Amino acid sequence: MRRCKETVPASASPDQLKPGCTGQRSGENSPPEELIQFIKDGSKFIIVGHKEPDGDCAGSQLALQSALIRFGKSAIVCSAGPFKRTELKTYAEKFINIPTEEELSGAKFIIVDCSGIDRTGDELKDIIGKFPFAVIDHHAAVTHSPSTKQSPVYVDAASPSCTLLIEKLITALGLELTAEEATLLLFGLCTDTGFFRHLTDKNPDVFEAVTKMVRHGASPKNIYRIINGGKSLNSRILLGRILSRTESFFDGKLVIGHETLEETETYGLEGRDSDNLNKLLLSIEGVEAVVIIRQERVDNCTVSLRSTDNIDVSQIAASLGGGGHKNASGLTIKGIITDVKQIMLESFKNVFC
Ligand SMILES: [Mn+2]
Repeated sequence: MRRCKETVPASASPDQLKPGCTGQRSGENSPPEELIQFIKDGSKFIIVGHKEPDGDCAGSQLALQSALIRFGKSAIVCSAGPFKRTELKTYAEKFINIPTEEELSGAKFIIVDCSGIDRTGDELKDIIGKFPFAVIDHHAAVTHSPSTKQSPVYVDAASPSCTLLIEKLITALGLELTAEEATLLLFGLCTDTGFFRHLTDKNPDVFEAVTKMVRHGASPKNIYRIINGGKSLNSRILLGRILSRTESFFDGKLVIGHETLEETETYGLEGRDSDNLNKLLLSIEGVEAVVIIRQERVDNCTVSLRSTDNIDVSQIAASLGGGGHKNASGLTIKGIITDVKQIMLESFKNVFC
């Protein structure tokens, strides 16, 4: 359901695979009792999200941190970073990069908004594996183990944002939202739903949650400004450059754009705007899928995949070691733009030919 995040997912090991919970309407899934108990039994929590965090990830982490502290626990937020997105700049300083020995002593981890533990980053992944950890997630390409008392898993692939699951958890802990938590939760929801534009008539409960957040002090107007404002002129110029050389394939059903390493270095470091870029490209008549290839390093690209309702790009991403959602996925891949473009065209042949 969410479509705004740049996903750089890790591959799943087969023994981690678990059936997803797609198909149900969002809102049917409540926090499992073992997660509540996991929190009650602990005193010290480290809340981790995925590397290259987005608003849903950071919002989930910070809102949960606030609620856990109010619940009488010690809680810190941890992220491998980098905080590339403009709207997260003010939040970045609240996160630690790697926990110290002291912070780790006696701690339990809660991983949010990650389709797999690998998504927390190489260093954190190895640390987390040595501690008890719970998972709260809403990705379709689920790679988590089944929920147990020791390792609770709260996954709802029908939930359009992870913050909605955090809201349910906070409520299940018997807490009312603070204004700050409500703002963080709505911030995450608006990030992952493109400010509601990806929601359908299957999501009435989402708007009930929004009502609750707004009632507790979240302002859609302020959140819109945070998410959509503050862009640099360079980021607009970069959009123009990518758009100007976007190519069309398969009778206009697929468009592919790219960002060179030089552009990334010249324009792209200050807040990428994938959401607007994808929005513009998906609005072309007849387009069913959008691919943006970015040369991140000399020998390495990230690929972002977006689609309209019919095409499941998560399958293509997964086949190349990535992952994500049906209409929004991503991957990292070795190589240079021209080679990666050929690989993507090959992959889409099965879809469009
Ligand atoms: Mn999310």
